[in-house]
Amino acid sequence: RPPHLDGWVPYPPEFAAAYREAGYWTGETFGAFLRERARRFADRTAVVAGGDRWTYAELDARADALAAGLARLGLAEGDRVVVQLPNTAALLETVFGLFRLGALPVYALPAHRRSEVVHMAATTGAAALVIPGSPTGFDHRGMAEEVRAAVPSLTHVVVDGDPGPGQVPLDSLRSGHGPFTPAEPDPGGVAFLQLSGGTTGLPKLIPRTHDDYLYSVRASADICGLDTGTVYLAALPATHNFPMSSPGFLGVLHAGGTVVMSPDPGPGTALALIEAERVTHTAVVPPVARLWLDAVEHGSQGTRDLSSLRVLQVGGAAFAEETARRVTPVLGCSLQQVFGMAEGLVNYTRADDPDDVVTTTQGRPISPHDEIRIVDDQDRPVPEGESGHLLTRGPYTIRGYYRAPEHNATAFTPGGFYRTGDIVRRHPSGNLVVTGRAKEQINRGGEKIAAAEVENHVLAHPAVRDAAVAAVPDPFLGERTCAYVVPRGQAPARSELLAFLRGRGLAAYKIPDLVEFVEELPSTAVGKVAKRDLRAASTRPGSDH
Ligand code: J2J
Repeated sequence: RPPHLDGWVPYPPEFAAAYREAGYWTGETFGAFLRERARRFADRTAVVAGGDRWTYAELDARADALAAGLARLGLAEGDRVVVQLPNTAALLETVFGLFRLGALPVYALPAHRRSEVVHMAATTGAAALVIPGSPTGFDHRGMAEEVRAAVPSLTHVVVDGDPGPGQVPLDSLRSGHGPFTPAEPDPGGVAFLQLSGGTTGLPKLIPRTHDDYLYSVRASADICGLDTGTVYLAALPATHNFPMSSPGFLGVLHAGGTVVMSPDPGPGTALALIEAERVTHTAVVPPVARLWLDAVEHGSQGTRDLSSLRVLQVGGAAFAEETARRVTPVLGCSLQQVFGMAEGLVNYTRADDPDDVVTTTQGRPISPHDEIRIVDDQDRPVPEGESGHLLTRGPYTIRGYYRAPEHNATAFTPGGFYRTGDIVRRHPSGNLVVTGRAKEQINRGGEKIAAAEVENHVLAHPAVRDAAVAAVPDPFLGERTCAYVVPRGQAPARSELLAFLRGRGLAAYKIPDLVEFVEELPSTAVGKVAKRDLRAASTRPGSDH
């Protein structure tokens, strides 16, 4: 078996042995996963998306055909491929086609732009990029050529739709079977990479193995009670960890249910699909939950028949208790809070938790082998029930980011615990409550923004001498971003600065909502920028866009 990837941190052998011994790591790979489910659930509907409605057997056959096509194109086992597709059936076909080939998907979000995609492709030495071709309001084909120009390893641009010059239509890879043997990669090796929310100048990549990830998928499907009757709406972008694995589309495929792909999470689109497809489970971030509740209670969606919906999962950011309490009365389904992270650890409130626990806690870990430590600034345990830094280690939490030894030295303890950057306390029920955050990250309604990354882009402007980006409270998103800028001489116009940032190819959600010009950045006793003082000084409402 070829070593597929270097630069990742394997689990120490004694831990790997224990996770296998406990039956968590079963040796199943993604390629075998779909093959086995296709055998078991052959004629059941696996995915519904737009006009596409594919059975498990069809999805499996399409993955084989696409793998053969990708091989003909010149891709091989071990290659990395950036996948930036919206919620379509082709996304599942592509991902499983890559797994069949033994290639490693690198998951981009649809909102990512040149800056993020170049970073992902360059860091992983990706050989190909898969993008949508149909109109999404953004020219992915043009962006793909900019990525290709910037990343020498990137040879192929594959388009689900009409390709640009020199680009390959996905459709051309689907037919004309050649001789093709599915890969049998090491289940303990890396299966794919995801982008972290990030705390540094460039967000780190997260390598996940077949063994660890599929364990979290199977266990999540179990905790969430999925079965062949489950109809899951992927309302959030499906390449994000939450709708992928908590339990997400993979959990549904594990259990033999049906994945319904929603092109967007807006109440008009998503609630119509819930009604039409008799959806039983779905997952959203808090601002989307608010939109749905308001649309049903006071808005345009009051007459929808949502009686099929059993569980609304809410996670990714803090969910206000008042809103949490509206879910069951307004939507007629149960609420499940989910506190997870692409690095691993996922917590769920359970179906048998009392209502108060479901509305005021963020759940407890998936696994009995998830180790949780709540500690002070010196890594000493805090008294039971008090807030502290959450450290975690376990059977599906990474031991290091990809190709990031320096960052890993501080992001993990010497014993291998991941420093989540979240502040939590343990509720008397045993569940965790997220009470704050220590990391330099803004959580904009579930979308994560590394302050340092945006600061670097702002600092690149010639009329900027210094800059700090911080979260400011927002009634709808929970938080949004403000850039505090010390101008060099004459301050640039806000609109010009924002246009400059867009021109740098940054995802729109990272463009600061507000820009404040200040004479200097206040600093703390240890010489860091005192973001709390900056926030206190700024009270301007509205947006600068
Ligand atoms: C407060 N903060 C939360 C919650 C995540 C399931 C669900 C979510 C994610 C995710 C995920 C939170 N309340 N309920 O990957 O599988 C914040 C924390 C955490 C960070 C991780 C999944 N749920 N958060 O959001 O990698 O700060 O994963 O460390 O995008 O989101 O972000 P991300």
